[in-house]
Amino acid sequence: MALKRITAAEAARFVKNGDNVGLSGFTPAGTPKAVTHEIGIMARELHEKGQEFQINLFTGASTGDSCDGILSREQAIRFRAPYTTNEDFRAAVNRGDIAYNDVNLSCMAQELRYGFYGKLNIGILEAFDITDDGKIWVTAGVGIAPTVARLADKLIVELNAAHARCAKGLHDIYELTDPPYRREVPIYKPDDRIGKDYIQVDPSKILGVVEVNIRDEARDLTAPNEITLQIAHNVAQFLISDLKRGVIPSTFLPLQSGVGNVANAVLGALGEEPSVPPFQMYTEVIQDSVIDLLRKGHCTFGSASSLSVTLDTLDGIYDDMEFFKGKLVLRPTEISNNPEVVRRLGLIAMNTALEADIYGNVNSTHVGGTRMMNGVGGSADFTRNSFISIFSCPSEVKGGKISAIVPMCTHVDHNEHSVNVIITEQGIADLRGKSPADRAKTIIENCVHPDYKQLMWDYLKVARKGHTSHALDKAFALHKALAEKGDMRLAEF
Ligand code: 0RQ
Repeated sequence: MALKRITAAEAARFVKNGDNVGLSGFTPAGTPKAVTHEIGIMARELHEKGQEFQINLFTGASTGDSCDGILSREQAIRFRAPYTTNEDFRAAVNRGDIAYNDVNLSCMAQELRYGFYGKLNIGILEAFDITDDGKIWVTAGVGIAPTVARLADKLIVELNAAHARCAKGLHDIYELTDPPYRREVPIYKPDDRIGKDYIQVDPSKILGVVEVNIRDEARDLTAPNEITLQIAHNVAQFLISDLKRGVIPSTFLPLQSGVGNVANAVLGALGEEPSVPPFQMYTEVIQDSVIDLLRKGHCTFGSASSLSVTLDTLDGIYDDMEFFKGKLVLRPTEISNNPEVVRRLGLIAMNTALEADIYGNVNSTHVGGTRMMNGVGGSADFTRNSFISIFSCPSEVKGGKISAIVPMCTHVDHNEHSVNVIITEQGIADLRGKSPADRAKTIIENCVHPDYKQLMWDYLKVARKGHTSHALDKAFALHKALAEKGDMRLAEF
């Protein structure tokens, strides 16, 4: 039977107060846009009539303004997991208006299957093709789509003509079975394919197909600046040195790279380094720099969960699909970020810190220990299981008022046991094989900005000696100075 065509507004009305709603996609790529926007409008109308309406939202990673943005502004989200980058959502979470669970991305699909959140009432998937017998081809991002498609009682499919040129054969859809029946994930090389290129659903679950033509809500990245270029250069030098001394095999190892301006600059620079051999990527997001590297042959293959690229870059990929089909694969996040595969492939994981402490603990999520920035994303999936885990960041931000290296992190996402290397524009701190005392010396000497170096040495002098020396009453003196005087440089010990 032919699938019913409905409007986005009609689709939104299937969503009820208190529903658990799951979405396809990873970042705005592959995420439905029209129906979530209409859910926002419906929420406003219901709230104006004095009726309650809030949903619980489950996604692959961040979404665009047509989802997290409007739903946050309309107070239509009660609970959400996992990663997000939306400013209105961030503000609502930090006001305490939305309950947010910052789940490691590789775990989101399985936590839904394990039943941690109750049943999934509705799934909304963005597709570039669908058949009446329930074969669905998702678009530029996969995320938790296969699990949402299978678990949700009912499905709505946004058939997006803006992705009509997305190629069949680009995706590799594979869903894990759960313990005690789980088997190994049979990926031995980044370009191994283990599934189908579409998701099969029971067509009787599909409430309707919403035909749209909406472009992805891609975020523009800031062009690399002097600082990010120097960080990128330092990362490249570190990798070249490990390659030369044989720690990294001469064939090199696949790379994972996080999101954001720093990560994009690092990858771009790596491609320009003649001593870095052509590499493969096994990562969660493909950003613009990787597409450029694939074209130039510096990167030979990219496995990810999404093409989180700018619109011009996405157009370029679709225009050149025959070239890219053999060079890219899009997987569900539980496969792109799978800890077993990450450890087997020996990934070099490169992620960004908001702050790191002198012992190598890293905070990627909470400004000042309390205010959520974006979330942990997939950074822990990779960091904990990689061959080498690297964190980079500028040594100071906000015009020097904030040092990114502090005596003690105000929140820890990646701890000293998982972080191998810290890199700033100042230099490289290789923490492998070092005690806490030696790690502190290496980080202060190599990574701290000159404005803050003496302060850090002074802290070590006042710290109570122990395996990990600290002065608990002074460990947050820099954060206190920032809060009270607006500048960490005014800290005193
Ligand atoms: O503030 O926006 O006001 O300028 O934080 O920092 O330097 O632009 O860096 O874009 O690379 O983002 C960690 C957030 C870095 C990102 C984070 C301020 C700084 C700026 C952003 P402005 P930059 P980036 C794969 C892996 C977690 C998830 C992850 C992220 C803003 O990389 O979300 O890695 N990572 N996932 O000024 C106060 C500090 C600060 C600070 C920076 N110490 N205190 N503000 N800022 N350091 C991807 C996925 O999982 C999808």
